[in-house]
Amino acid sequence: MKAIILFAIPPHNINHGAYPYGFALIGTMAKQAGHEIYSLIAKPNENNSEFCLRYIDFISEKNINVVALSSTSIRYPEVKYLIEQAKNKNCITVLGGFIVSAQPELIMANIGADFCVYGEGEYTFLELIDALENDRDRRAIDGLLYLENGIVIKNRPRSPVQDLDKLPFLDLELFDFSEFSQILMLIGSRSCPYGCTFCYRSPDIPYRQRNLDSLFLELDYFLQHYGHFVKELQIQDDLFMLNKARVLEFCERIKPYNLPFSIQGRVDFVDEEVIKALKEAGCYLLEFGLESINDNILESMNKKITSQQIRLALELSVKHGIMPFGVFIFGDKEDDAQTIQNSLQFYLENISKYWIHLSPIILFPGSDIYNFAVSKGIILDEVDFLEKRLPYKNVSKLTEEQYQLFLRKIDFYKKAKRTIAHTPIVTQYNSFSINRDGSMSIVAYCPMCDHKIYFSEVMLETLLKPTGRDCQNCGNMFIWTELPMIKTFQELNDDCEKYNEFFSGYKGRILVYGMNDTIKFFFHAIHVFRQKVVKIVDKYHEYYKNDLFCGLKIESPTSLHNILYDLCIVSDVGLLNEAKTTLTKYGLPIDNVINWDSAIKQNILNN
Ligand code: B12
Ligand code: SF4
Repeated sequence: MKAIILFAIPPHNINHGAYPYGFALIGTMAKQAGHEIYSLIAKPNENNSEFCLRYIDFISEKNINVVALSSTSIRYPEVKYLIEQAKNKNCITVLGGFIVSAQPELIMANIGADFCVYGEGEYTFLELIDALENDRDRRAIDGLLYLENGIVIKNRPRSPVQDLDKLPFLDLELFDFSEFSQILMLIGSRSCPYGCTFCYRSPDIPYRQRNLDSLFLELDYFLQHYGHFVKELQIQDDLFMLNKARVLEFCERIKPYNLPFSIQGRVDFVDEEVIKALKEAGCYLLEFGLESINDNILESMNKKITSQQIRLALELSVKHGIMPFGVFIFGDKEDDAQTIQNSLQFYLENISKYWIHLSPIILFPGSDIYNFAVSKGIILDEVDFLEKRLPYKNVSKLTEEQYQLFLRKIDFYKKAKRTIAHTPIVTQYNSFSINRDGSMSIVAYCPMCDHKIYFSEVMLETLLKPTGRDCQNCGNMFIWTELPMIKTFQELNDDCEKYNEFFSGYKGRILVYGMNDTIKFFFHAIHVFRQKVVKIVDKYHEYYKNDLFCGLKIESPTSLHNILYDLCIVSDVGLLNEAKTTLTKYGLPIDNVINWDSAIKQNILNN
């Protein structure tokens, strides 16, 4: 059989400049080996079903007979579906990536692919194609899984690639990532010698670094192709920082490129010298796995860092003008209400200084914490767990009820957050407003040339990175400093508990007049409030026509006649007069009309 191979990269496998590099490398090597290879890459903003239609057509159009796919475990349902579609077209399907390496036999038995590849797949794939084309025995192919009479056969493991510098650069004609590549991605090492309990890393795959000469050659190669629109570089190693001399050399060599870059670091590695060097070299964002501010939890996670090191690394980064970014993950098996509160407290105290994300622990297949959850019966059906895309599970010391409350709290914190970490590359905002769709309009002065610049419809996520937000006059890039919503957030957070208490005892019916972010947060955070709302009106009700809040549609204020309520909560102080006028027009009482943000504390909570 002559193999005509498709490397398919669906929307969920490409995002903000990051693409499945290892997978594309395999395609590159297969092309170099003389095979007929095609790639089908999702377009920006394409959804999974649109991609799937193109994928099915493409298979027919090019007479594809082998489809290769890659994934991590969290995309099990999507990948299974793509495999099924390819098999309907009589293709041979080959799947690789973390999804297989973490659970080789289970995935082979359930996902429906003809072949699965575990571990590093470059040579396994080449040997497999050779075996398919020349009808050779697959039993000799290391790293391969397949079914024989319904039984999973797992061949011996493949030795990891010894010399990463011998691997080719990506074939950018075959894998044209230009549409995604305002951000360039480089990987200077593979694997990681640490063994954090929440992370899956195969113990059989050792840590290896590339030579910096080869890394810079690859950078030049990318820039030759994409240089005219590349604005930023991302170093995507799991662990770039292991050897100080190498990091300092990297900084020296990257400086002349004048390319802003982000990189991942460990808090126990960075010191003043490294941070200064990174800053001078153009590093604007330093990512850390913070995980928790409690030493006992860090120890339980086998993270091999201390809270002292976390504090120092964050302080040093800010001191030298690099934005530190980190994630706190909650729900380790030793976590209890107090340790979780400690991390949240640290987060709140530093919300305007550091950019920190919050996430409940995801139990990644293959990780120690996942195995623990299976052994304790917390994950009963592993395939079902994959089908449901790794839903959060409680392995901590919290009761199930506390855990559910905590999930809501984290979600609320995440949604409520409207801040941007400090960084010296800042600008003063001159005027700032949040639009009804959550985007922002900002007028500011460029910190470089002082030109007045306008941005409309900016989403918070895109604001956090320099790409695409250069000054319309001088072209310099900058990052925004803290925005005013932070104050609201802290108020909301402080008030939340009090409101909860009040509404638990409140028996009346509530009418909500006007919808805004504050009201949304409270709907989300205070379920006792939600239960008492009988009607929500907003003159922009058309805008919300597809949304339900507390199970209710937002209606026009003209629907207010004959409504019974005990309390009318107005979302914004600016709407108070309008609300009272409208209610009066319909003959409704206005003695209990209050503004949520300010008056509620005096009018309700104190009475
Ligand atoms: C680019 C990237 C992405 C891209 C592309 C994803 C991808 N499939 O590669 C995007 C932005 C989509 C992404 C998203 C996510 N990612 Co990501 N991502 C990476 C990153 C930075 C580089 C991947 C890479 O190319 N590595 C280098 C190559 C050499 O390794 P490799 O990908 O494992 O590929 C080798 C083998 O696995 C195998 N192989 C892989 N695919 C195939 C396919 C075939 C047919 C064959 C034969 C072999 C084969 O051969 C390759 C070459 O040896 C890694 C970190 C890292 N440094 O690896 C994280 C990483 C893979 N991502 C990770 C995570 C957690 C995610 C998310 C779940 C994040 C989230 N919470 O949403 C999502 C979900 C992704 C998904 N769609 O499944 C984790 C996975 C951890 C785990 N235990 O599973 C990693 C390891 C980062 C980390 N340390 O936490 N990610
Ligand atoms: S979390 Fe980071 S340091 Fe820990 S094992 Fe995973 S890649 Fe290594």
